[in-house]
Amino acid sequence: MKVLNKDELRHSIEEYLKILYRKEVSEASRMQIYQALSYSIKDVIIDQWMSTHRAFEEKDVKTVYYLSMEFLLGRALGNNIISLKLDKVVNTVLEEIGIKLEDIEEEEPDPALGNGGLGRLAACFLDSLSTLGYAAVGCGIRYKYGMFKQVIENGFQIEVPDDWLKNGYPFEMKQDDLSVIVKFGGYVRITKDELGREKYIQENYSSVRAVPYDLPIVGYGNHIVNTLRIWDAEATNHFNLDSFDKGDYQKAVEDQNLARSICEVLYPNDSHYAGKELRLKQQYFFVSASIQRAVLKYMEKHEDIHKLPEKVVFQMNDTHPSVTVAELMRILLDDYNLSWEEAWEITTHSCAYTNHTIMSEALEKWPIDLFSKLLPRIYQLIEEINRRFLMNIKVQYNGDPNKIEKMAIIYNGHIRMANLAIVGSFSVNGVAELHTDILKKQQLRDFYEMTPDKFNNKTNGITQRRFLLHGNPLLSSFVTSRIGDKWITNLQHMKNLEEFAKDPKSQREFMEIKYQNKVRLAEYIKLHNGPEIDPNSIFDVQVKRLHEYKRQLLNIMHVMYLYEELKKNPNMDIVPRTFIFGAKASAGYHRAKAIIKLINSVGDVINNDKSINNKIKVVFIENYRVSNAEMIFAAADVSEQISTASKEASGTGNMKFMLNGALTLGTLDGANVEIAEEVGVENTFIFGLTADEVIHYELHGGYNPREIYDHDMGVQSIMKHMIEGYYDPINHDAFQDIYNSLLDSYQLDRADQYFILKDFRSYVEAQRKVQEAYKDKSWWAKTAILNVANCGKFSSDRTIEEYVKDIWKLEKVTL
Ligand code: 26W
Repeated sequence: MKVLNKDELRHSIEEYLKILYRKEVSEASRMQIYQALSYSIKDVIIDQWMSTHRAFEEKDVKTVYYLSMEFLLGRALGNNIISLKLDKVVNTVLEEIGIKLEDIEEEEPDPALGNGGLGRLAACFLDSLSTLGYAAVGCGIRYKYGMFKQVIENGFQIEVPDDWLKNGYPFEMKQDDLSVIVKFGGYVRITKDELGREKYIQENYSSVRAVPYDLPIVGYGNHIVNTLRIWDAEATNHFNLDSFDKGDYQKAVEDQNLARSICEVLYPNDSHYAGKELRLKQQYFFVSASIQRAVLKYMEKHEDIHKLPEKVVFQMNDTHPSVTVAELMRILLDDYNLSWEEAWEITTHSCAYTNHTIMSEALEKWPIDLFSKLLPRIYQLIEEINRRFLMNIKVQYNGDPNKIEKMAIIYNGHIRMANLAIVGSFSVNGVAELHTDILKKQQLRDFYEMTPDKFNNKTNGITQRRFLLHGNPLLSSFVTSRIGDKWITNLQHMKNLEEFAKDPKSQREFMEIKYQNKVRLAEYIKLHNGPEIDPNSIFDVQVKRLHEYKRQLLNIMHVMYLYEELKKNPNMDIVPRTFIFGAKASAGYHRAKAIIKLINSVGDVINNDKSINNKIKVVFIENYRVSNAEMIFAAADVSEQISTASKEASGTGNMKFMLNGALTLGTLDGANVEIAEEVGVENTFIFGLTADEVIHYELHGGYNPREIYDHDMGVQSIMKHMIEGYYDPINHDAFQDIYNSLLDSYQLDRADQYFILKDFRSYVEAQRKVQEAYKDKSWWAKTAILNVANCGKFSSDRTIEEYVKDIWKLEKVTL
C-alpha cells in the first residue's frame, strides 16, 4: 500500500505540475498546486480504495446503498489529508514550497450538490460509514451546477450559477464500463412468453445512458475507502444521418436533449414541493441506475436473487428516491421473472425510508398523468402496489374511507410518494425523538397504528472530523491536550472534558481560543464585503437555509427592538453584540428573499449609526456554505435555534455549534430537546411555545396576533418602522408582505402562522438572560466547555451505529 513520505510527496507534486501544466513548482499558480497536490493525494487513496473493495468482496459483506438526491460534501482535500494522517508531511512540503495549506484549500471548489440539512447529513453519514468500517455506496446525481452562489447586491440576494466542474475535479473517477440504460416514456405492450406468462415490454421509449463518477470517501486513519457514486447522463445513440434516414431523427434529437437536461442543475429548494417534471426525471434517473447496478453487482457473486436482502439494503433519504420501491419491483418481475409475492417479499425487506420534515408543503405528490406518461411501467406497478395495499386496509379496517383517504398511495389524482415509501419499506424513521413522536402521533398516525414495528427514531448526528478536527484546529488541540485524541473516532470520550470545566486555566485558554477564532471570522467577513466587527463582542449566530419556520424574522425583529431601546436610552446597560446571519433563500421564495433584504437594511442602519457606539452590529455573511460554515461554528458564542416548535425535524447546525462550544438559544424543537437533555437545560437558553402548544393552536385555528400588536408597544413600533421606511427609505415596499404575513390571514395561511409575535417577549427575555450570563466570564467559559463535553451523543458515528444495529445489519470490516 502506498504511503507517502516528504520526498515522495514533493516529487509527486512536481511530476503532476509537469504532466498537467508543463510547469515547475516556482512557476505554478495556487490553482495548479492545488490540482497537483490533489492528484498526489488521490494516488494514495486509490490503493486503499482498491484494497477496501477487495476486502469487502472476500468477506462478502452486506452493503448499504444510501440513495439521496443530495450530498453536500464540502471540500475534500483538507479532509482527505487529515483522514490519511498526512497533514504533517503535506505541511512540511508546502512550507518548503513557501505556501500555506489553507491557501491551497481555498482553491478547491466547494462541491455543493445539496441544499442544506438533508444533503449535509448524507455527507456526514458517508464519513462515519467509512470511519466505522462498514460497506456503503452513496448514490446520487452529478449535477453540473450545484447549489447557486449567493451574491448580495444592494441588500438583495442574487443567484449566480455554481460551475464547480469548470477546472475538472481531481477526486472523481469516471467509470464508463459501469454505465446502464434508463428508459423514459413510450408505452407498455403486454405479450406472453414461451411459458404463457404475461410479459410487459416498454416500447417506443426515450433513453439515456447513466454513467457513474465515483468519489472516494476516506475513513479516518483506518485505510477504508467507500464510494460516493454520482450519475451523469449521456445520449445513448449519438445522432447521425443513419437515424435521419430511418425517420428517427426527431427521437435522436430528443434523446440528446433529455441527456443534456437531466443532470444540469440541482433544484435549489428544500422546503416546497414544486411538481416539476424534470425533477421526477432526475429522481427516476439516478434511482434506476443505482438499483440496476446494485442488483447486477449482487448477481455477480450470488445465485439466488431471493436472498438479496441478506446482502443489500436501500436507504431512501426522504421521499426523493422513493421510486426505488417500484423500480426494484420492475427489475424483479420483468428481468428476473419472479412472481408478485416473491418480488414484494424481497423489496419490502430491502427498502427503508427516512422522513426529514413534517412540513406538509414539502410532501411530494405527482399528478397521475405526468407520472404515467414519463414512467408508464413504473406507474402500472404503483397502481398494483396500491390496489393490493387498499385490499389490506379493507380487510383490516372494514373499508373505512377515512383510512383510505389518509393512507392510499394514489389519491385524488396524485401519487403520494411518502405513502409509497412507507408501504414499500421495512423501516420508517424520523430524525430526532420529538420529530419521530410527532410522526407517530400526527402526520403518519394511521401508518403507525397499522404497522407500529416499522417505526423508529434515529436522532441525527454530525461528523466531528470535519466540524471540529478540520474546522477548529485550536479547539481540537485544546481538547486533545487534556483528554487525548480518542474523541476523534469516539465522541463519547468528550465527557472526560467535564473535569476541566471549572478549571480557571482551562477556562482562560478556552476563551482565548474562542477569541482567536472570532478574529479569524472577523477577518473573513472584512475580506468578503462585510463590516468591521469587534471580536470582543458576543458573536450571536444564526446560519441555515432561510425559511419562515426557522424564524430569522424573529431574530432580526429582536435586533430592531434592541436598537430602538438603545436609541431611546443611550446609556442602556448592554454587552456589545454582533448578530451574524448566513442564509440562502430558494430563488422563487419571495418572502424569504424579503427577509434577507430586511436583515441587510437593518444592518445598514445600525452599523452606520455612530450614536450607538458600535454596541450592536449586524452582519449578513454572503454565500453561506460548508467551507465557511466550519469557520463560523468555531467562532460562535451563541447558537440561534429558534424554529417554531414542532417544525424543525432535527436540525444539525445546532450540534455543530455545541461541538464548538457555543451556547444554544432555542426552542424545544427537533434535536434541541436532546441537546438540552444532554448538557442540562440550565446550560442552555430555552424559550417559547412547546410543540404541544403549537399543535394545539393549529388544531384550533391559530391565535390572534392583532391582540399582541395592539397591546405591545414595542412590537407595534418595530413593525411600523419596518413598513414606514425607517430601515430603508427606498425599498421598504418589500417589507409590506412580511408585515402582512404577521397580521393577516391569506388563503390557507393563518396570520403569523409561525408564532413570531406570540414568542416575541419570551425570546426578548431569553436574550436578556444571554447578556446577563455573558457578563460572568467564568460561568460562560464553564458552560461552553460543558457543552463540548456533553456533545458525544451528536456524533454521526453514534447515529450510524444505530442504523446499523436496528435497520441495516451490516458487519464491521477492519483492514
Ligand atoms: C421537494 C422539495 C424538498 C427538498 C428537500 C422538500 C424537503 C427537502 C428536505 C427534506 C428538507 C431538509 O433538508 N430537511 C432537513 O433535514 C435535516 C436532516 O435530517 C434536519 O436536520 C432538518 O431539521 C430538516 O429540515
